[in-house]
Parts: sequence; C-alpha cells; structure tokens
Amino acid sequence: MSSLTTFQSITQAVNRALAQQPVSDMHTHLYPPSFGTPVASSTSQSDPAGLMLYGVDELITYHYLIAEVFRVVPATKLPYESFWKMSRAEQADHIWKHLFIDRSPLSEACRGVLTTLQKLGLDISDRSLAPARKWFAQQNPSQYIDKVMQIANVDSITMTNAVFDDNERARWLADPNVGSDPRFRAVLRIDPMVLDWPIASKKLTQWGYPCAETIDDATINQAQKFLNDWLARMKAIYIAVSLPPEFRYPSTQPSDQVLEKIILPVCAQRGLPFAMMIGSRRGVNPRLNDAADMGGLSDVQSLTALCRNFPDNKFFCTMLARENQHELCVAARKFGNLMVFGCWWFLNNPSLIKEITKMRLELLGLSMIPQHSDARIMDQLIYKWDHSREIISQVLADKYADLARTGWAITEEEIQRDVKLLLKDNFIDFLGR
Ligand code: FIX
Ligand code: ZN
Repeated sequence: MSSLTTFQSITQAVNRALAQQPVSDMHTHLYPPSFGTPVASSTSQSDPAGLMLYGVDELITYHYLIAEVFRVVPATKLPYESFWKMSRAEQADHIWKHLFIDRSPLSEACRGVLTTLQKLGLDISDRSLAPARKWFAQQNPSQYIDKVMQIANVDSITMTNAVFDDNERARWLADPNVGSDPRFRAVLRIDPMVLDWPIASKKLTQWGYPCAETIDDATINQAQKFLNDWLARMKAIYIAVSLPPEFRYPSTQPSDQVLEKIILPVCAQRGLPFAMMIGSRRGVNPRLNDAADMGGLSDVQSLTALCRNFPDNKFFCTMLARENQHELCVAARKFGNLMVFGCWWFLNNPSLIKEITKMRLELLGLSMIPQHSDARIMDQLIYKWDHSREIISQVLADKYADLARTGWAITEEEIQRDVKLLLKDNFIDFLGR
C-alpha cells in the first residue's frame, strides 16, 4: 500500500480511520433497559427509579447544564428547592429557555445537546422541544440503544455499577440476569470501602459479611468474599473508585489496609485492573445535588507508590485536575502496570482534550486510552464521541504529518491499526494482560 505524504491525504486517512473504528467505551454511567426506564414506552412500564436514562428532557437536565443554568438564573431568583420540585420536563423547559433561547448555547455541554439532536435527525430549527419529545416517546428503549451505538459507532458500553447504591444493588439481587445484555459490561464500583471504611464495614456486616472496623483476618476474609461474590454476580471487568484530591497512599488511614489487604489482592488473584479516578471533591455546593461536585489537585506520587508496591496489579487512572496531567503521563512512563485514560468531566472540553491528547502522544506514544465518554444519558454517547473523535483526529493528523516530514512512510493501514489501539485495543488488551 502506498504511503501518505501530503497533509491533506494524511488528514483524510486519519478522519476516515477515526470515523470507521468502533469504540469500546471504558467508563460510562449507562444501563440497559433491564435496570428500568423512568419513562414508559411501548415495551416497558414506567419505573421512576429506573437507571436507563435517555431522551431530550434527560439530555437537557444533565447535571453539567443544571450547574450552568444556576449561573444565569441564580438561586436568589429561583431557589434550589423550587427547581428540584419541578418535573423533569419543567426543568428542561427552564434550562432550554435560559441556556439555549435567551443566550447562545456556546458551552460544551449545551453544544452536546445540539450535536446529539442533529445526529439523531431531529429538527429543532423552530427551537421547540415538542417534536423531539414526541419522537422520543415513540422509541423502544432496546432498539434505541442499538440506534445510538450505531450513530456513535460504539461497540461496547462499560457501566459503573455502584454496589453501595441501594437502588442498584436491589436490582442485581432481584434478577440474576439484570446485567446480561451483551452490549454492556459491568464494573464493580466501591467508593465507600476506600473513603469510609467504618461505614462500609457496617454495611457489609448488614449484608451478611461480618466485618469489624479494625481490619483483622476475619474481616479481610469477609470483605474479600464480598468483593468476589459481587464480581462474580456482575461478571465485572474491573473494580473502580472515585477519590478526592486529598487521597494519599500511604496515609495511616484505614484506606491503606483496605487497598493492601482487601481490594488489591482480590484484583491480582482475578487478574482485574483497579481503576482510580482521582480528584473529585464532592458536594462543594450541596444544594446543587448531582451537580454539586468540583475538582482539585491530586497526588501523583500516591499513585506511583501503589504501582511500585503492587507490581502484580494493573491500575487504570484518570485525574480531574488539568495541573496533574503532565506528572500523570510521566508516572505512566515509569510503570507498565499503569494505564492512563480519558479526559474526565471538567477536562472533557475540546481545548483541554486537545492539549492532553497531544501531551499523552508525545510522552506515551500510543500506549494510553485517550478518552471515555462518562455518558449518563444514553443519547450522550453520540456527542461525546463525535466531539472527541474530531479532536483526536486533528491531533493525530498533526503528529503523522510531523512523522512524514522525517521521511517515514505512513500507510492508511498503519493509521487504522493505531486508531484501533487508541479507541479499543489498549483497553481490551490491558484487561487481558
Ligand atoms: O465519579 C464519577 O464516575 C464521575 O464521572 C461522575 O460521578 C460525575 O458525576 C460525572 O458524571 C462526570 O462526568
Ligand atoms: Zn464517571
């Protein structure tokens, strides 16, 4: 196959490769219909606490946009309590009016709604939500997932399965097949075990795994059994936690022992990665509920201590602070058991994805996972991946053009191979390593 030499031919080949390569999305908050859909449809009844979210009202009331609307209609004008008392559709109308109609929807989260509706073929040129609402009400949730995955070109969705969430745990216990949709894979999410062992140990005890606050041998056995039982029930592909900027290892806190004696040995025995998403400071403005969190600077050396002390463990890591990204890349150069992933949450903006992806390519070559979607609402897969693909394409085209200038011959097949590593194989291979 002939090599690509001009910037234009390289750009076209990269764009084609990005568009054609299906993504295995390694971190979302999406669920199949078996976890319930809050909106009734032709095939399912309404389940108000259902976990599969989709549709225009959910898209517009994404927690990113709730935070944004309180900037332009402050709580002095519309108290938080009044907003939370509104129905989903009323909240969506409020956000639509203030963030899309009264001013141009320039923020990334606003733009995402518009990209999604456009790619679904919904015409909102008259700026009315009624036709989109009508269209979504007619969708069959399972077929709709196929449609979204096809438009977003995503071949596998990784869930976040919070075992300490009563609603979610009850669904797994009630139906052994709740997680068997082949389009989705489970992840055991266990934040309280690392963040608040006294509370977590009480919960485990209530659930039939007697654990003490002091981490003795019996407690280690029971807590490991708890993890093993849930990993098996969920067929989980990794264990995950989200941690605050203050997370330290070692720390003399119970989290040291929980990691060393409970979580990491189970991961190592089962060959599962441990995913650490570090830097989320929860509840900064608690009245914003799901939108209350922000980020902060984390400690990369705590991560390197874990990678060094546990060479038989595999670690996925993403950090929320822009200021951590360079040190995190350098840490990954030192540890083959560390896989850096994604531009998380407040970093999931074109300017920052560009900067971070470029830096990762320069420091780590192709040995990283540039992005995950973190989608909470099914439809968001469309915009999150559309916007990210565009940026990854631009960054890669520049890098291949730099290579071409050295006289290195680049073929379209090689570009396709590399893009497959970034969007799929690095994730899959790390799981199987
Ligand atoms: O902890 C997490 O997995 C975070 O991604 C979420 O909890 C957060 O609310 C979010 O949606 C970020 O994109
Ligand atoms: Zn997340």
